[in-house]
Amino acid sequence: MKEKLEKILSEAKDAIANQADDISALDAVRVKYLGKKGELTALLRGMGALSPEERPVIGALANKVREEIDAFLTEKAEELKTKALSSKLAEEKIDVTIPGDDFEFGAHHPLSEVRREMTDIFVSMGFDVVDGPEVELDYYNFQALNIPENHPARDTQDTFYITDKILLRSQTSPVQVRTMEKQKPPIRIISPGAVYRSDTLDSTHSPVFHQFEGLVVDKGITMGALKDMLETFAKKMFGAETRLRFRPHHFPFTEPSAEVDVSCFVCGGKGCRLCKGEGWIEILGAGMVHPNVLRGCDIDPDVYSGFAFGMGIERIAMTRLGIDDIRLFYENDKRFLKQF
Ligand code: 2NL
Repeated sequence: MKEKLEKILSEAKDAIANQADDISALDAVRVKYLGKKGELTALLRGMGALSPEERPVIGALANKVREEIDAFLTEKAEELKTKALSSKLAEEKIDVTIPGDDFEFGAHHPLSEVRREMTDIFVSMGFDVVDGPEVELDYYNFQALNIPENHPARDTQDTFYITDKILLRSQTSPVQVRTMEKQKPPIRIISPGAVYRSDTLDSTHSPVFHQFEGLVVDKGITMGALKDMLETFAKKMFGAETRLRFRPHHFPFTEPSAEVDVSCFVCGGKGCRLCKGEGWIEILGAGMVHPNVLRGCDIDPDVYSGFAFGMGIERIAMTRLGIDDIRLFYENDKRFLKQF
């Protein structure tokens, strides 16, 4: 019996030391040796067969073995707990010295920047910024602008029609017409915004682009006032040395009309790659508002006169930034956008 007890003790010690690598394995060892159906309990059941002299000696030894196994179990449980805690701490450690993830700053789109710059110049000259619908009535886009029924600009090949009366605006002039209907002179407005033309996308054409139009209507507005105002704009936009050149032109909505060039801000007019040897760069169209347009908005052309102008924001941005392909504005290639 004594040998059996000693064998249980040494087996239990060995199991605790070598087989219990976690709390649940350790528990299984406890059940195996000390549980109700465990080895020690089973052995003690056989105590009845011992002599009265042997019984207390073996009983004391059995208690000692139980206490010793129990102490080993407790010690091992502590050890496992400490080990679990330190591996958890190692796993959850945060290295605050690791460099952070890279993070990119966004920026305004070059077209937005150029539009803002143009807008600021006109706002500083007392212009209000007005907005209007991009889905327009044929009336505001064409008829009110003195563009007759069979004018080539009305061709369905150039304009996106939605129905025969509704279209995507092909210029921002409808915004100005709507303003003239609502507001009596003096009027001093600009209307930057998206316009649509049924063009095939290439390096200089896009079916959606942005126009920047201006309109001034009051008593005594002259072509001289138009030239002065455009000159102020051009000098602020392209540099103080900039000169303007007006070439006679035709628009249905202005009379007289002109196309306007600025002296090349790279070569100063001598001729270079940007101006293609011309010395001049075409930037806008302008003129005196046609009497039919004023009349259509219930403004008496014998009392009031006005000038108007229109330019493409993409064209101004391409000229200013030295970009030779309009598609770059819409592709959102960060390598392009990052340069501005
Ligand atoms: C161009 C030419 C122009 C206008 C736009 C305008 C507006 C009203 C009345 C009269 Cl409400 N005119 N706008 C005038 C002349 C030229 O744009 O080449 N744009 C890209």
